[in-house]
Amino acid sequence: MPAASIRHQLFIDGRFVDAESGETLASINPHDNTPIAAVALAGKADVDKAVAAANRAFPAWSRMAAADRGRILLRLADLIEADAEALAQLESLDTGHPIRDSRALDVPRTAACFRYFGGMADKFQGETIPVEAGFLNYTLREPLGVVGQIVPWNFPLMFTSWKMAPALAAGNCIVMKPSEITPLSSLRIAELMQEAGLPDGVVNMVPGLGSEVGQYIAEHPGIAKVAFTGSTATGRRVVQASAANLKKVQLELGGKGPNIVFEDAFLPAAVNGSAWAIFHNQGQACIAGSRLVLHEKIADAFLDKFIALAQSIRLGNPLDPETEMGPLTSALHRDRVLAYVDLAREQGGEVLAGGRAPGGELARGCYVEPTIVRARSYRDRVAQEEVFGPFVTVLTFKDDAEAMEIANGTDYGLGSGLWTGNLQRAHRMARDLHAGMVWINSYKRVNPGSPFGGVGQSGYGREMGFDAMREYTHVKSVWVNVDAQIPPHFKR
Ligand code: TXE
Repeated sequence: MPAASIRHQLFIDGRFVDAESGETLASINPHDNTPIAAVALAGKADVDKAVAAANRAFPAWSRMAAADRGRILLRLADLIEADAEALAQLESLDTGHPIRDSRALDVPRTAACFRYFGGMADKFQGETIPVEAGFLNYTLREPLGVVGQIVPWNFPLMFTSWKMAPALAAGNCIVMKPSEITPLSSLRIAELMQEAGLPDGVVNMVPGLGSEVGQYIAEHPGIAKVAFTGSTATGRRVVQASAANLKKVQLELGGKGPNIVFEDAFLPAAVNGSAWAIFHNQGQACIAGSRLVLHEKIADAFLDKFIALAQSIRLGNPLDPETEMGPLTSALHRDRVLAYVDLAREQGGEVLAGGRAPGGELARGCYVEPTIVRARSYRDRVAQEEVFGPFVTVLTFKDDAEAMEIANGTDYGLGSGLWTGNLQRAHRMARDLHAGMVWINSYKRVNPGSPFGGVGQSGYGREMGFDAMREYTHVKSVWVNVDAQIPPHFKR
C-alpha cells in the first residue's frame, strides 16, 4: 500500500480526525530527505480527547472476557500478516530499515507479538494463597486503566506491538504517541485494529512532539501509567512529570552494549554476529553491541575480518532488496552520529573504518558508513555514551577480570553478549554482567516470551512475556471468611 493511501490523521475514539489545531508535520523519507506525507500533529487538546475516550471505553473493555480480548489480538496478528508486504514497505520508507529486514524481522515480529499476547490474555491469572484456617485468600490481576505509551522512531512498528499487545491483553485502554518522526506504521496498525474489531476508544493515537504531547501524557491525571522508550535524559523528565498523579512508570532507555569476544571463541561466528550486533538497523538499537571488547590474543585476527566485513556492507536505498544497511532515520540524528566521529579523533581514538557520510547518490540521504573506532580507554566518552548509529568502539583485555571491568564500566545495563567455547566462563560472565539481557554465542535475540528491559540508567520494568502482563496490572488481594470464628476484639 503506497504511503499516500494510508491514514495520516490522529486516531481518537475509533475515528481518524484532524488535529484540533489543524497542524501537520511532514514525515520524511531518510533515503533522500523528501516528504512522504503530512501527518496531523496532535496537541494537548487532542490528548485530552483521547484520554476521555479511553476512560469511557475502559469499563467495557476491562470486563470483556479475556478470551474475547485475546481473539481480537489474534485477528490483528492475521491481518498484519495479510498486509505484510505493504507494512514492510511503509516501515522502510518512513524509517530507512532495509526492506529485507522489514520483511524478515519487523513485520513478522510485530505479528508474533500480537499473537503471543492474544494467546496470553486468558492464561494470565491470579493465585490462591494458603493463609490461616477459616479464610480463603485469592488475588486478582486487574488492569491499570488508561495507559500512555510513548514510542520512539528506531523500531516504530515493532515497538507499537511490544507496548500495545500486553496492555490490551491485560484489559487496559491506550493513548499512544508514536514518534513525530516515524508515525506511519503505527497509524496503519490503528486501521488494522479497527478491522480486527477493537471497540472504539480502546486505542487512541496522537502523533505529536515529545516536548509537548509526550510531556503532557506523562503529566496527565487521567492516565494511570506511562510506558516510555527513548533516551535516558528524556526518561528522567518522564519520571518527574509522572509525579503529578503518582502514575506507574516503565522505562526502556539507552544502552551501550558490551560484546565480548574471548580467545576461545569460534571466530567466524563471532565476527558475523558482532557485525549484526552493531550494524543491524544502522546501529539504532538500544541493545546494539556498540562496545566490542576483544581478547588481546585474537584482537588483530578478529579485526582484520571484522573491518573487511564492515567495509563490504551494501549501503543503499532501503527499498532495494540487496541493501544491507539503509540511512539513519533523520538528518538530525546522522549529524549527531558524525559528531561522535570528530569526538573520537579529538580524544585520541583511531578510526579503523568508515567515519563519513557516503558521497554520490547517497549524499542526499541520512547515510553513515559502518564505523569502527579504537578507543584509548573504556572511560572515553565514545565508549561511555550511546551513539545510536553504525559506530562501534573497540577495546582489548588481558583476562576475564579486565573484560568484566570494561563490560560493567558504564552506567547503562541493557543488552550484552559474549563469545566463548568455555561453558563455565559463559555462565560466570552471564551471572556477573550488569545487564538486563545476555546473549551467549549470539547477539540481539528477541522473542515475545522473553523479558526485555534494563537495569541502571537503562531503565526499569520489562516488556514481553509474563513480566509484561505484571507491568500492566496491579494485584488485588481478596480475603473471604469461609468458616472462621473471630472472637470479638473489643469485649463489651
Ligand atoms: O530521544 P528522545 P531522541 C536515544 C539514542 C538517541 C537519543 C536521542 O541515544 O541518540 O536517545 O534521540 C519522546 N516527554 N534513544 O532525541 O528525546 C519523543 O517524541 C515525553 C534510545 O529521539 O528520548 C520520542 O517519541 N516524551 C531509544 C521519544 O520520546 C518525550 C530510542 C524519544 O525521544 C519528551 C530513541 C518528553 N519531555 C532514542 N521528549 C531506545 N531506548 O531504543 C521527547 N519525547
